[in-house]
Amino acid sequence: HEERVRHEGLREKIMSAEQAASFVQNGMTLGVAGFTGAGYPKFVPTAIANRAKDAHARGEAFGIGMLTGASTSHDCDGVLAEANCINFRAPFQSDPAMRNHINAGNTHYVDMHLSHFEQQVRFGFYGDMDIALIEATGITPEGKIIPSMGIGTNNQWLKTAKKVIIEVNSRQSMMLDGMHDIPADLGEPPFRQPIPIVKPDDRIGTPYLECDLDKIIGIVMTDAPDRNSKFADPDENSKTIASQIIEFLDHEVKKGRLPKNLLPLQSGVGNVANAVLMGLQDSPFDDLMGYTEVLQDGMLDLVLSGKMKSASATALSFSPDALKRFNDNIEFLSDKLVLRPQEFTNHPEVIRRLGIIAMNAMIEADIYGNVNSTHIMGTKMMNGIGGSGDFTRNSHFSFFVSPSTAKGGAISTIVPMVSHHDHTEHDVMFLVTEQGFADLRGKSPRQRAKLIIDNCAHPDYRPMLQDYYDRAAKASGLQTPHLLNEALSWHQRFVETGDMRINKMRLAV
Ligand code: 0RQ
Repeated sequence: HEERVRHEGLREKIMSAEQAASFVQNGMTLGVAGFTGAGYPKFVPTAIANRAKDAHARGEAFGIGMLTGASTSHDCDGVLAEANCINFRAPFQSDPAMRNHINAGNTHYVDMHLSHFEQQVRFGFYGDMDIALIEATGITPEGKIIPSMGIGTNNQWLKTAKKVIIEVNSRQSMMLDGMHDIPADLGEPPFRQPIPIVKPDDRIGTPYLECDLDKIIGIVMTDAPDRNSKFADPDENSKTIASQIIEFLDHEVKKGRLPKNLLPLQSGVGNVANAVLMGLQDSPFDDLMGYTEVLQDGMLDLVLSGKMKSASATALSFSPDALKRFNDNIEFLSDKLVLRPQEFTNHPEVIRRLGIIAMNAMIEADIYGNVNSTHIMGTKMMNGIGGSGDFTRNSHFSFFVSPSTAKGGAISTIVPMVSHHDHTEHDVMFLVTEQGFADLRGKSPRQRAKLIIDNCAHPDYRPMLQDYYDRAAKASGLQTPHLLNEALSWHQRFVETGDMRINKMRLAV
């Protein structure tokens, strides 16, 4: 596999994962590649985890900070969390072991808008970065780095870090060469230049990542797949949610308020978001465009079928079957997909200019349209806000989707007050559950409450929400009526009894 490292000098730096890991010392901050389980390092993290375990067994401290693009996988986040060596983590994760460490208080976690992260590291808000650990598909004779299935923050980590370790993964197709678009620096405030992306498929940079070659201290050859999580087949709820969104978009096209090929689409992570894209396959729209951060199975299939003519993203995160379809058709896809740094895919300037239709999943919404994307019962971290805030606040249309209940009906995803705020009432335009669709545009909080309760809440919870609202409207200020001593009582009831429903609580008491 070593022929993938075509630069003579760099070939001499090929070493084992253990040798590369030996550069990592207690207290260091690492900039690690990875975005939604794509393009993360596969071998060196385990070797670092083993170093940590050995150090701990000797009674020595070994803890590091880890900054990524977004989530990685068990063989990166998971093994490091299990070795109890991540003191600090940002800006997005979704690995169960890492999540447990965060929620157990062992790891400080900063949950960030993904578009902000590279510039905040550049501004020095996160201190020095000791080592960048990234994945590549290959290295050119000139020492340019051919990225793999994601860019995320790699461009920045290569520039910021004092030293660089590169995993060259021969499992990634060499045909990825040319699919990436790495823009040149646009300067810093107050002299930063505009981003010249005016169409979703514009390319404004070069296909390669570059860094000072003297900083590269190790190259590790790997041959391992990305996370490649399987998606559940869309269930009835997801299909109902998808069809309502499509019906609404169709209506807007017929009224002449949207072009026939819609506006560029962003879709978030998860099964429901993926189901919406699958639903578009049988929709009346053609020549769709994608401008998203993570491109999953649903969007890939839209491009493969010709429904979507191009898609821009920062990472390709596929199920095993979709990965096969991707690799089998990579030549056809090569001029239709473009992968960029997350600072560009998620940039408010571009999102506002292109007029994106943003669709993201949520944990819960309240009757006034505030959305929680990140915290379970207000205290436990799920994954993180990811790019949902970048897109929601700046898009042309912002949708949030969720089934109306979770955990077999014991949780209502429509609550009196969200237990954590990620997206405020000012940013959320549409809420869609399997029960119905609430168009919140131009509505006051009291008008929104009526729509959300009537259209989106599950029938088991609708009378409870109406009762809460009616009593709040009698007892409190009428701009946004609330009963402050009851607003979070549904969550408290769930924590105490395992069910948000009042009659279930009485049974349990
Ligand atoms: O848990 O699997 O243990 O039953 O949360 O819920 O319904 O499968 O939904 O996979 O689409 O994830 C918001 C987490 C939704 C995701 C979130 C439980 C539910 C289940 C998952 P179980 P579903 P999804 C671009 C955009 C933030 C980042 C983002 C997310 C599990 O979409 O992380 O948008 N979003 N990025 O049972 C308690 C509730 C619940 C609940 C659901 N109200 N209370 N548990 N669950 N609702 C991508 C990037 O930024 C990288």
